[in-house]
Amino acid sequence: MEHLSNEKKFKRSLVTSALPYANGPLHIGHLAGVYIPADIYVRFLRMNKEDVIFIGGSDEHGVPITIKALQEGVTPQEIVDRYHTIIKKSFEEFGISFDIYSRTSNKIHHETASEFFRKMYDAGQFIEKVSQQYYDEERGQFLADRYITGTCPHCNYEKAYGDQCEKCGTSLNATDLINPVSVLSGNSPILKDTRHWFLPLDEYEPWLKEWILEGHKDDWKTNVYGQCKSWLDQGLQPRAVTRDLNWGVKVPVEGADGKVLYVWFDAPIGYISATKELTPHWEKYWKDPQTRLIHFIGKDNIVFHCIIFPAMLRAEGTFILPDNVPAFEFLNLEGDKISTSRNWAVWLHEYLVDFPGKQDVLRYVLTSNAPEAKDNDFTWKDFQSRNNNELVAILGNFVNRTMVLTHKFFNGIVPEKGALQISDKETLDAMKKFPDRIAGSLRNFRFRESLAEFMNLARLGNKYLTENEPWKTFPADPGRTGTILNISLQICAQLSIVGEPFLPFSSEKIRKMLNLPAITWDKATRLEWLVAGNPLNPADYVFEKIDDAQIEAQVQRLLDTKKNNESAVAEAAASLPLKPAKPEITYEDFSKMDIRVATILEAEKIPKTTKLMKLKVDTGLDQRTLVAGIAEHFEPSQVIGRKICILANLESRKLKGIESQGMILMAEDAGGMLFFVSTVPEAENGSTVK
Ligand code: B3M
Ligand code: ZN
Repeated sequence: MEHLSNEKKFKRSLVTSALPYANGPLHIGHLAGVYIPADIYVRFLRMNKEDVIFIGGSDEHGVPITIKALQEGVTPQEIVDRYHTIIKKSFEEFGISFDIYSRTSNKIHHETASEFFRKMYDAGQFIEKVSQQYYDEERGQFLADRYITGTCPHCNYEKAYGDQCEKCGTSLNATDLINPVSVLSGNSPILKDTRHWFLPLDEYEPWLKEWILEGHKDDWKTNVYGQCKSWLDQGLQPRAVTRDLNWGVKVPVEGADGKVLYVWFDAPIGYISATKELTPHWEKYWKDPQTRLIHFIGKDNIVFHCIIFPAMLRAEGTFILPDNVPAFEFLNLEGDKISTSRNWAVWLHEYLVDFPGKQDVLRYVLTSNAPEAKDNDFTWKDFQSRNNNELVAILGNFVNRTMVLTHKFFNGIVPEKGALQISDKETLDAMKKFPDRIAGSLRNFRFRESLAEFMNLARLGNKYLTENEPWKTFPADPGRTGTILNISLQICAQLSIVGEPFLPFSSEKIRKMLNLPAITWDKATRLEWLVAGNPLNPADYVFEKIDDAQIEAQVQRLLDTKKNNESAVAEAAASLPLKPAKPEITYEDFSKMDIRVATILEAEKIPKTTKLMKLKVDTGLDQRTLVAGIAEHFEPSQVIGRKICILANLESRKLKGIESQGMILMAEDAGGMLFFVSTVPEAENGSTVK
């Protein structure tokens, strides 16, 4: 469906990009899903001379930060100072052109967030409630958000956090989790009374339904609209916006010692604080309905930006609402989810050590493969081939050939354009269409499509040059050579203009070779940027090949990571604590169990399962079939003939269509290793165990 943009009715744009948690460096997933698209969009608007500001900053509160501090044995402030600096530098290096990159530990942010809360509080917009929250008795601490993990009630993912499941994206309350565990001690937490302030989201539901489901059906991306619809259909619940923590914005209310604002309450207000810090005219961006507010985020942030923050903005009452929230899906790396803790990532600061000066290559690959509508995969092979076969072979090659030929035949002076032939006219006509086509895709947040159009312009140039062979016409008709090169140079100029949002470093390089100033988008269709007689600068390569050895080194690094992770998992498993003891039972309970010695006669893996093995055993009483979950640990040949113990009177049940008549007894260690509970060979089949 066509996402018709309605920016026409707006005077200016306020573009925000999610504030990354300052608890680790940035990786390619961050760039691909949020910052590159936002940057492309903003650069494009600026080239259109639109009034736009681009807001970024570090999210320095919340449990992700305090957990990291705990892991390293340092203060949260040390953590955020360290990572804010690293993150900010990476953004600068990759040309993410924020008007301001701020941070939420700033004073101005604490004041802004505090005032925002206080205004809502004074207007009676919170529910104050004593409720039960998980508490770690050993540590003497309430377990907010990520201090607690457990199984997601929606998708059964076992590592869901107390505030959100990262697998299915659902936002959760800690008490929704199945089998909650304290991250601090590994213990099961208890519930304990505590006072908090809740935002009654249920009261905003009718309004949200109208605003999103009716108001933004046609202009929000399908993935964003779909997620919102599913939350709204499920029904909204009041959500606590304060936490028992000592790191964050203090709750500005009497008697709220030891409590801070929930990080997702203060972080989006960070967009407002950063704008305040940037300009005294910040209110024009936040309070004038003629400002178009756009949030660039990853899909896990949709609920906060489309439902919770808008409800807060509406409650506060003086701010505009987002007009669009072009959320991206996730980028995977070589087939696996990017993970900071498993070091499964391409880190931006490391990339620049291995590929110095190649920021645009990464920008290009991440845009052409952007997880715009669905999750996508980054592979080093694809990175190499897009560089070598597209940037080098198409774009770079065209610019280079044009420059070299102009130097060779015309001493680097822009030649005259003479009489035009049909192919020249066709090419000039085709050229004219590109800026609007690229712009159309960009305005609708279709970044992959716009980049593909840009490359089609380079293809047009290559084809034109190859078909018209200016090097052949020179001896007999130098004027003809001049015309062809003049037109080719104009294409190079157009490439440097419309390529600027995507490839800012390379565009600048091309412009410098051509001796051109920065040109605005409205002039992109002019086609006559280079004037005959003007000198060009020496030809230089814009892109260079990346060889196999460089790619193999990257792939090897990932393989090493995988190996390290596997041994770390094994080590961690070996040191796991044992399962806690079960409650006492009576002898009578025990004596109900008919445990017997048996011998395995036959064994085969059950097809289409990974764990199950079908066993035929001699129990002394009979020969019967058992299904056991041991196929990942043993081969059939290893178990045939073994003397084992079974629970003979367990009610039979069907597994994969096979009736299992009893259960074999296995010992399982904390790491999940299985061992048979066996006995000496002399014990007869059918002997009872007590
Ligand atoms: N820091 C979550 C994240 O990095 C969060 C975004 C805040 S945006 C206001 O995914
Ligand atoms: Zn889930």
